[in-house]
Amino acid sequence: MITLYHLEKSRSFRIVWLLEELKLAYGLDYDLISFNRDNKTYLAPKELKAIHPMGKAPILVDDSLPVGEQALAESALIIEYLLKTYDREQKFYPADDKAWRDYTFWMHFAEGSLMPPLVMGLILSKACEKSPFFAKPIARKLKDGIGKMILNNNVSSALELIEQSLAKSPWFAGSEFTGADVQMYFAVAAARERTVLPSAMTATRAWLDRCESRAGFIKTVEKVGTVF
Ligand SMILES: N[C@@H](CCC(=O)N[C@@H](CS)C(=O)NCC(=O)O)C(=O)O
Repeated sequence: MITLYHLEKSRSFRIVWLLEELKLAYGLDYDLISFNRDNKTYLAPKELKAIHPMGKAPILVDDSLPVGEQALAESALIIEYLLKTYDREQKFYPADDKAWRDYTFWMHFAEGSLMPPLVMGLILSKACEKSPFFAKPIARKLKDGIGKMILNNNVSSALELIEQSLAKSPWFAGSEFTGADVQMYFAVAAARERTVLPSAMTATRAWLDRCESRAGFIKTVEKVGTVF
C-alpha cells in the first residue's frame, strides 16, 4: 500500500497530482493523509517528523519496500520512484536520450535553481511583514537590496530559460508530458503566485494552462484544493 503524507499548499501537491495521473492511467490506489500548516509559523506539524527525520512534505510511504526504508522524502526522488515502480508502460517517462537529458535537467532545476531564490524572496517578505514598525524600514532595505543584488536576476534568468524551452516544445522533456512537468509546475506556479512571472511569457503561461487542464490535475484540485 502507498500512503502520501500531504501538507496543505505545499510541494506535496506534486505527488498527489502524479498519483492521480497514475490512478487514471493504471488504476493505482493510494491513501492520502493531509495535514494543515501551523497558523502562526506556517510550518509543518511535528507528526511529519515522526515519519521522516526532515519532517517536510511530501513524504511517501510504500509498504512494499523493506522495513526501515519505506518512507521516502524529496519530491524528485518520490517522482522517480513512482515512475520506476508503477509507470509500467513508461507513459510519464522520457522517451529517448535527448528527452531524458531535458527531463533530468528540469527535475533538478526546479529545486536546485528556481525554488531557492523564490523561497528566499518569500522569507524576506515575511521578515518585513513580521518586523516591529521601528525596524520595518531596515528590513525593507535589506529585502530590496538582496532582491536587487541576487534574487531578481536569478529568478529572471531561470524564467527566461523556461520560456525559451517551452517555446520550442509543449512539455519540459519534449512532445510528451512527463514527471519533469509535475516537478516544475510547483516552482513555476509559485513564480506566478508571487507575481514575478511576466505576462509576456506566453509559452510558460500556455504550459501552465496545459498542466491545469489535465484530468489528473483537475482531480488533484478536487481532492486537496488549489496549489496556493
Ligand atoms: N526539496 C524538498 C523540499 C521539501 C519542503 O521544503 N517542503 C515544504 C513544503 S513546500 C515543507 O514541508 N515546509 C514545512 C516546514 O518546513 O516545516 C522537496 O522537493 O520535497
